Amino acid sequence: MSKQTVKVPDIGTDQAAEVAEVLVSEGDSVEVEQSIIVLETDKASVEVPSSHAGKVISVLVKEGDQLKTGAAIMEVQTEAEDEAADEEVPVPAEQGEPSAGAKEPTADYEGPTAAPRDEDTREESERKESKRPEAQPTEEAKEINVPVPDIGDAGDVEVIEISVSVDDEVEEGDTLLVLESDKASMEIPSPASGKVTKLLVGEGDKVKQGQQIAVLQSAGGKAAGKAPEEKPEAKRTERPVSPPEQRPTTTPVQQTRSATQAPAQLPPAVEAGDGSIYAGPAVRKLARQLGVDLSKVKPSGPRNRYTKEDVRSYVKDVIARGGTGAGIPQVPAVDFAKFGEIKRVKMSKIKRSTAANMHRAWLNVPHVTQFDDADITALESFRKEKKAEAEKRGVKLTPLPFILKACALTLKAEPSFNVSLDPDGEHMIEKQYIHIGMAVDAPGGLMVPVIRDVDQKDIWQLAEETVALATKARDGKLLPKDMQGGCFSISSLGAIGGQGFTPVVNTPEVGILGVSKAAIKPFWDGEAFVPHTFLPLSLSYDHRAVNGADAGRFLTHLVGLLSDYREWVDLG
Ligand code: CAO
Repeated sequence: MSKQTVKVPDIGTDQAAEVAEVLVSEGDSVEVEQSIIVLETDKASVEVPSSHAGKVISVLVKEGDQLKTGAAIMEVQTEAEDEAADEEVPVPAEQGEPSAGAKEPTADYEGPTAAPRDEDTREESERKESKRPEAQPTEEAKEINVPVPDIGDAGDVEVIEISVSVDDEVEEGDTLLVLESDKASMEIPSPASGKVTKLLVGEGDKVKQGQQIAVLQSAGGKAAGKAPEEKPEAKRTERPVSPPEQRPTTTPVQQTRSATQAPAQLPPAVEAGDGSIYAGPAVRKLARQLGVDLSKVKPSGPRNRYTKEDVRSYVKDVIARGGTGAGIPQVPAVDFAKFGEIKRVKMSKIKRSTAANMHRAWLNVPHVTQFDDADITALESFRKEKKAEAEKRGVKLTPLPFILKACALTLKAEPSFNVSLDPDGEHMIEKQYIHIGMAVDAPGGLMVPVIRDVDQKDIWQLAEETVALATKARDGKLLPKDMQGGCFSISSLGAIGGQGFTPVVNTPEVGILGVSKAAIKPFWDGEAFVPHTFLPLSLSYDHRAVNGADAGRFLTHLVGLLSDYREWVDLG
């Protein structure tokens, strides 16, 4: 018998994913590969399988928690002999927002003056005390230089707020300024009581550990002569995600690590000002970028934490109420219940995220859509001839793999579509690879898995991959990495119907092909009308990146390939 910790596998992104559902409870028996939790990112919903079979001793996460690759999910009692794997819970390169139940909620980095959050971090804090800002040693020398304390391996960090002015009287522990790295925010407290005589940095400056940031005139000789080590712990600047009493006791192994290794990343959270609500640095940054005053926003995260969504919803709300923002007129709110029975249903995260992405693309991208029909009469008879062989191979041969391959060859021939606009507005990124996304109508919402190196794969491989990825999407098993890196997208509604539609560009890609239902139509062969099969295509593109002539060439090339498959289809 041994105890094993089941962790989040590589989810292909540095971002934290939210626990949307916990599928196991303490005491349950689980099998290897059995789904234990569902994680949701902006792009995907992923069922995480158990890496071990056995009995669940404890579930370390709950719905709403934010987890990254490597985070501990649960502990399992297995039948197998002890395995070394259980000895250590990994410290992922970037732990996002572990749960209240996650066992190691320690800070990204901890300034020497930050108070320990609880017993398991006290040792760490004590270890660093020797690095506290140094006071001048004599009674007379009342000037205290305040340097940036130990900020871990954060390197240069930005001063995002100066909390005092020259001549302000401060108490020991009062916040002088706030620093923010990519991972955390940190308030730098005053090492002593006194008057601020100099501020050596300004908002927006980048500072590093040891750099002098302010000078204080201590109150009397007391502070100057008092070694900072002796004073009580200064006001901590990063807050634990949950009060210590809510967190489980750590094992000795974990305590050792928290004292000797770089601390696992913890929910970087900073008190928002009213002492009861918290926002991580990424959220604060977003709020600053959008000019949002966080105190006006209602937090929805666990323990009153702000989420990015809160900030975005606030902005949407303001725009909707005020009709402001790019002059977009407000859509009036309607009380539909006045007209009949209604049901208000919460949108899934994927649907919400799709809505936000579509809106962003629609507002940012000047769309143009071009239409044509490909005569696929020959291709269709060829495909049907190959159906029996496809069945033998266990694959489904629909028109899609042919369309994918034809698009890849067209992207090669017309690389003006294989680009993205650099956000600097001055460059274009030309991609030297051809990865194509395909829209899948999954129960949770629209998913766009990406097939890599389409130009290098044959039709059979593409047929296999389309089916595999569509199945994964429908089973909620796509990982974020399965949906990244696309150069171009295909949205095929051919099996469903319709004569044409205008797909929305999946930005930062610059082109998307809409495929509608093939239909038999009369074709004039010079002597008579004969039945031919036509596939309606619609090519939407970002007119900032692609001009109409390029788009015309692209679609014409594509139609040409689909109309004459002999030159390029390789089915062995
Ligand atoms: N014209 C006529 N018939 C078509 C066709 C077309 N353009 N495309 C597919 N078909 C046929 C197929 O050949 C198959 O019939 P047979 O079994 O007789 O060969 C049948 O329709 C069903 O195909 P399919 O849907 O199982 O497979 P696919 O490869 O065509 O598509 C997938 C796979 C995942 C793209 C598709 O199932 C899907 O989810 N489409 C929806 C995409 C979407 O939602 N787009 C909108 C995004 S924006 O809101």
